[in-house]
Amino acid sequence: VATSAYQVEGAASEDGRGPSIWDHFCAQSGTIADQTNGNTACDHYHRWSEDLDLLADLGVDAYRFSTSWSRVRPQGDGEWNSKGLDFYERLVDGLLARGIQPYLTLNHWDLPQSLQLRGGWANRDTMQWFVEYALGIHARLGNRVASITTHNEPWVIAHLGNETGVFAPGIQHRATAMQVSHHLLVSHGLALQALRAEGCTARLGIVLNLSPVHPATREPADVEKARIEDGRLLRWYLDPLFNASYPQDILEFLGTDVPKMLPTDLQTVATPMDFLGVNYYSRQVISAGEPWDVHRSGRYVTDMGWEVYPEGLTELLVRLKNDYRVPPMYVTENGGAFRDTCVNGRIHDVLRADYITRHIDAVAEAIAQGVRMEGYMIWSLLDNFEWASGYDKRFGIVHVDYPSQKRTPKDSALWFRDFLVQQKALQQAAPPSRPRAEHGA
Ligand code: IFM
Repeated sequence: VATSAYQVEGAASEDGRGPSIWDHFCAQSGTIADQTNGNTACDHYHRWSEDLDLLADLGVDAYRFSTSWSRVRPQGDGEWNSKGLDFYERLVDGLLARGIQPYLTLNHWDLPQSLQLRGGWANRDTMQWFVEYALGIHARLGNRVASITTHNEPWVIAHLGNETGVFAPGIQHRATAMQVSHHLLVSHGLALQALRAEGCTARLGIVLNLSPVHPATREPADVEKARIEDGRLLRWYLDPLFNASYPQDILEFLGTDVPKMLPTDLQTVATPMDFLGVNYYSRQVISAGEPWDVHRSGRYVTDMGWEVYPEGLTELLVRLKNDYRVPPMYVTENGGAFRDTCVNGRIHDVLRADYITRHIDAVAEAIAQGVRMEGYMIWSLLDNFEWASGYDKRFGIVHVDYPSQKRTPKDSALWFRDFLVQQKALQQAAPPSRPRAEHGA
């Protein structure tokens, strides 16, 4: 299961943490649906031990979390904050003590605000500050974590943060967004090289948000628009990571908004990875005319308005295997926001359990079709701060009553716990004949 720092930790101005772009963004009026912020969130900064016990009760063997850059280095560069580093050390040691592997993400969107004031990810210098941050985390935790992800969902940071501006830092400028995407990709490669030079033993990779992109009809206008969307969402990230090039059709589409780059940048982006993380929620259906009505396919839709389309996950994973030389992959996020019903203290989230079951089956189908999968993680352990949607949208398999901070495992969590027990028993009875993928790309 997975979480991220800003969405769960709270303690926004405690123990020396500096402000991030999300603190700043939430303080602007009209940015967050319910006018909330991550100041308290799930108070995980104080309740981490209780939350790790929840993980142990669930029986999961891996926990994906992120470190907050502004908690460990409040200005982004300059002084380090030992209290922030101590927190993550307690967390990692607490996971290991419970037999749970730590999967650490360095950048789950919460750039220090003082770096944004210097241009944020559009400033080439931010890449070097990111490498320093990666090395600082590695020095304290690197030999104890199973994996390190550089960036979570660079498309979201670039596109939603800097092109449409619906996420922090709230910029609406396509050329800036494309420069941001380029610097995120290059800084990923630079961080991998620097971590390896330090002898890092954790598996290294990146996490992308990916969806199959389908045209609404076979009309040429829909097909063409879907191709561009596919290029911007998938190929813009996958082509440089695996082929050291940007897709030609998207370079042409962008015209003067193509990012500035140095001749060696794309080779840096293509530094080999140990794994690729895939976050999957739904497919995209693209229409050149009226927007596609998500209810049209007759499937159920989550509280985010996202169509439940599990076969899209199989389609996506098989495409990644066929089109790119991908390393072993993880589904690093998958799950749904639903309106949960509470009866006599039990939370009956039937749709969430159904969603998760169908997507686990979709991963199994991809494995049957020859895809190397190393893991599957539910988004999310806890109900938490869902960015611009605030606290209204609940993704957790564990319910959080925000006023009391009481945690209650939902039916989906109880189902998942039983499922894991069953899977472990089956594995012990008959070890899989499929050889485990080797470490390394
Ligand atoms: O909550 C987010 C997460 O931070 C990144 N991936 C998508 C999730 C659901 O919107």
